[in-house]
Amino acid sequence: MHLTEPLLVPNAQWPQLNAPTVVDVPGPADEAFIAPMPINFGERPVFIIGDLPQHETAAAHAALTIARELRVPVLMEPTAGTRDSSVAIRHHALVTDAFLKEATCAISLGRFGLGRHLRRLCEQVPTHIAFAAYGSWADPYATADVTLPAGQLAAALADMSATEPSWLQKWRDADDAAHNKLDSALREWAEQPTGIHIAQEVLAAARAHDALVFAAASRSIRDVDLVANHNGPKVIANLGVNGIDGLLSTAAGVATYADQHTYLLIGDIAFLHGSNGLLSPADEPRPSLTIVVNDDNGGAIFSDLEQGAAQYSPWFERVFGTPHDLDLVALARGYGVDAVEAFDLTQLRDALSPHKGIRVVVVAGCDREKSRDMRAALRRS
Ligand SMILES: Cc1ncc(C[n+]2csc(CCOP(=O)(O)OP(=O)(O)O)c2C)c(N)n1
Repeated sequence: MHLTEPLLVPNAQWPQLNAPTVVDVPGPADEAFIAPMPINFGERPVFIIGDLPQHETAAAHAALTIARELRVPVLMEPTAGTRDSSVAIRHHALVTDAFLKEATCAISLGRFGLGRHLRRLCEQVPTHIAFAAYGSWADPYATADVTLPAGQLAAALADMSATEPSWLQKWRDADDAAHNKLDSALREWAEQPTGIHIAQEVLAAARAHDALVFAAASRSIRDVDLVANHNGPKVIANLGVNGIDGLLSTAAGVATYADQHTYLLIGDIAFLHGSNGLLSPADEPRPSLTIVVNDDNGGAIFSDLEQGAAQYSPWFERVFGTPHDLDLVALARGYGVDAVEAFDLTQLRDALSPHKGIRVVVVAGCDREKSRDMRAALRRS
């Protein structure tokens, strides 16, 4: 059964549409900038950089330049196109909540909203300025006081002044502590890989082989967000759409168009939804694609949401977990596609090595409960 509610705001409750002064300034980037209202950045601003189309990366570079100059922490989602910055907070999903009360202004660029911590931040700060690369999607929680075109970022922020001297350092210290905790948690829970381990291995393989990573909804892209690092490979995702259908075909399209090896990181239910994408006419060229399936026999994302609470456990598996008990290797082989199973990290690493055409790697026996416990432990620490 699949119930579809109107999808206007991803992962959010209906916004209160009575936000204070919302001023939309559409128009081309090269238009003269006229500030629609005085912007109070305060002494502790934060940049958020979400998903950006390629032609808007200039705005991201402008934001990074300002951030470096004024020492502003930058929270980047994996599809922002870069994390290679001395001001990027790698594990912002783990540290942002500690700064909610202190932050004075959120300056967001592009479509964002992978983690609820960003929503809490935008709701909490006195000022949120959104720079739109995709029109209204730039303000997913209806928290922006002002929305401007991405191309006007440099002009609109020209008056920003120095931040509180220790502001960036505090974020960096928290980020380093989170990095160490994540590292030891990954080691401690390594016996049976979780989605976070798999994301880390896929990112490492992509970096080693100069490949792309296409990360599926819903948990996979969030696992990437947790471990994505400086100098990581390019990450692509259907952000804001969040459908779990058609992702194998999309990844095949990405690999074909980019003419570059691509790793698709995907959950088992999304794999099943899109498995028809393994079918292609015998004479068609195959893209260079490794499909890595985090097979935890059902939907893991819901365990982390409200419906995962103990009081709903009698119904959870039937309605949200939806275990299927299927042999995904056999399914892939039925389409004539090379498929292997990996039971541990060593086997996974081997299976991620370069190959021709399409290969499905099923990481077998992943445990949804264990993944949830590990994420909960990380959030607590
Ligand atoms: C077409 C479509 N149907 C249903 C959903 C709702 N949905 C979101 S995530 C999810 C389960 C995904 O499970 P899996 O692919 O195993 O990945 P994970 O839970 O690890 O993210 C479902 C059914 C959706 N996003 N898109």
